Amino acid sequence: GTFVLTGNTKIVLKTDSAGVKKACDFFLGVINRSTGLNIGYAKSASLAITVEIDPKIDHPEGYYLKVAPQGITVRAQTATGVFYAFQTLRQLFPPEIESRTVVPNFTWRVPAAEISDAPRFAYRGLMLDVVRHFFPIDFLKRYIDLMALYKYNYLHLHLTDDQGWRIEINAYPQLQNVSAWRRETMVGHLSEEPRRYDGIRYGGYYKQSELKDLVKYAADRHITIIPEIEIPGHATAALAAYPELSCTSNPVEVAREWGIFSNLYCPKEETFLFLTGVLSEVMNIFPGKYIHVGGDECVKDQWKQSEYCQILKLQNGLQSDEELQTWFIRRIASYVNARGRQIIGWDEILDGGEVSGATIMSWRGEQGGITAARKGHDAIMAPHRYCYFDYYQWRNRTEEPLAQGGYIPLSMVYMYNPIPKDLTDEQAKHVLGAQGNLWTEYIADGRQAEYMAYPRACALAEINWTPTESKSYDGFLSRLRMHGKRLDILNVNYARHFLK
Ligand code: TNX
Repeated sequence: GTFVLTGNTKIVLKTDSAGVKKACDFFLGVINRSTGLNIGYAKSASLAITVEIDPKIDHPEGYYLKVAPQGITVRAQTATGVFYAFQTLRQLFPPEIESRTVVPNFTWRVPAAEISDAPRFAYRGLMLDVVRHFFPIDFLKRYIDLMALYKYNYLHLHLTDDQGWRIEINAYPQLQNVSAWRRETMVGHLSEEPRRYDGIRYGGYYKQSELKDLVKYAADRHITIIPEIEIPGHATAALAAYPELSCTSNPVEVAREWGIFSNLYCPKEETFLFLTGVLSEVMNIFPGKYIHVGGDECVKDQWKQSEYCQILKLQNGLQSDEELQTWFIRRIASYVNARGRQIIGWDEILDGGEVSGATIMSWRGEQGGITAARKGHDAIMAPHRYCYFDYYQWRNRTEEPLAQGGYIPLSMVYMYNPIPKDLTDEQAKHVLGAQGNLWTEYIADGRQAEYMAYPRACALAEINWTPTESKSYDGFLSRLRMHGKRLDILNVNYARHFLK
């Protein structure tokens, strides 16, 4: 049968948990906007949506959802489980439920169902690079809204890089005045010669108040934001404002082109003072347990040529510049750990030895994650062959907007299994989940960001949620075809190749 939502439907709350009430309010916000039925709460109702906390639901993010003609029941161990039950319920309604305006004369039917559900992985993430291109807060909220619908729970914001610095830091105002702006931006692909530039000053940054508001917005949707401050490479923008933090002290400008640069922080006391000052403000804005400290693509030529660095290596018994990078990160990690937080680093951070307590984000391939898990580190899998949403998604590039390169069709994302074959069951427990990365060298605005992320982010959502035995690409595709209408109503600019 079906349940029909009418003006008589009420939510009957069997708990006084404020978190559960919030999850219900969120759901009511969605359905009241489109149905116009002004549904609220009651002590009892004939056609009720009954919501209760049930400690017997064994997974903290899991839920039980039953839809019957007489009513709907939601049970979960936590408010998060209730929130996810409602995201599933949203998807059981006709797509029109997502409308921003009231849909008149519509019958709101939900098919009868009984669902017991819980995620496969605890970490279900997307990364957005807000440096190469800068995205307004309203777009970030939209991105978060969509993530919530697909039960993602971590948004990783890449906030600093060679081409810009996007977070206000009160102690270092030149980051806002200088590092946040580049003189102009290269046009076309990095591989094109000769280089061309647009001549247009570009940049911007988020105020701390805006970020605090965003953190709350995300938390209301059961999403934690992970800030990334790149250390020690990808630091050109910061060094443009504070050149004394490099080994050469030579003036540099905020990068105008993509690629890998040799500017990096010098591991001297002034630098640690700067970075810990930055991180203390960052931790004040972002309350989550993870702070991402970067660590990728760190060209060490300036360290090699620096007498200071070579003496520092001798004094600390460091054999290589990779060991120096790890030494640097260890110091940063101990600062972060002392404040009750944990670091995440790109897989390079283990190249020069151990960083205890670090979670590794494996991007160069799966190996970084495998090595990390074997050594007892947690790992988040984001191998570029499967998880880079800045790569082409269609085999014929000439039919597509300019992109980074590579080729990751929807099917390839869907086939990915975050647990590498070579791990034992015990080691595999360290794999927290997978993340899709959206680097934005070639993504200038929100419309294009959605085009690159969707529907590949739908495939990744299913990878992170659904057990391997229950996955089927054909099943996914047929559901996605129906789902397209929902994305249309949400006005998402998703890529439509799967409809061909
Ligand atoms: C590598 S992935 C990078 C980024 C680029 C990306 C382009 C990683 C940790 N570093 O700086 O934007 O490739 O796909």
